[in-house]
Amino acid sequence: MSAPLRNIVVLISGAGSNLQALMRAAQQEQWEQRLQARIAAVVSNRSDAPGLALARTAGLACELLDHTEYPSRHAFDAALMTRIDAHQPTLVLLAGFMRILTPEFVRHYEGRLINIHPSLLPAFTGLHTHRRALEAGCKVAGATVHRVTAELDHGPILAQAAVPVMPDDSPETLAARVRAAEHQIYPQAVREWLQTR
Ligand code: NHR
Ligand code: GAR
Repeated sequence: MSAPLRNIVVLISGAGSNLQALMRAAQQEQWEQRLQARIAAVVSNRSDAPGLALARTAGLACELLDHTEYPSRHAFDAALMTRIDAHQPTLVLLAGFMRILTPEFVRHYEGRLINIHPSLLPAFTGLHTHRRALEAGCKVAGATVHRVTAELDHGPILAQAAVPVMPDDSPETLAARVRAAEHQIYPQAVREWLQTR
């Protein structure tokens, strides 16, 4: 008899390219057979997130939870927790999820909640990281996979990748270079997390 599969829930808000990188790794590296883990569900807070269609095409359970339909951050996060917990996840991944989470939410998943952030943390926490890195004159940029704690973008670092900043970069060209690095390190960090637990 094989071991029961461990469920991963991915939260997105946008394009879903990190979700796609994770789905590809899970399939190519046979996470179900080798790591007893699977991406069980994808939850988006935006109905127009292209990542939702990606997940649907791949046959994953997809859920939409529109934050604008909730009166407060707490109400939204409580509903989000109920949705996520229905899958009894071993791991919850933020993959371009653009809502700040309440301390209650973070505490509930502490130790099994991971984010990818488009900067070399602790530099450039928060939003508009690429524009800010260019304005500061940074010569290297990058991405960070970290455990989420109540302090925004400050949890323990699991993986990082650096990329060069080119003299003629715009926020968009830099973002594309960083994103390519994200697609390498996020699946890698998740695989390592699963291997050691
Ligand atoms: N929540 C906690 N408590 N800790 C972290 O480290 C978190 C988090 C929630 C999301 C991802 C994050 C990032 O990697 C993340 C890390 C959104 C915002 C934001 O300001 C900031 C950081 C991150 C995600 N969002 C606005 C808000 O009011 C909305 C912006 C929008 O909808 O476009 O929530 O950088
Ligand atoms: C990624 O670059 C991710 O690091 C970033 O949004 C992009 C999502 O792309 N996350 C944040 O900025 C969190 N505040 P994707 O939807 O194609 O994965």
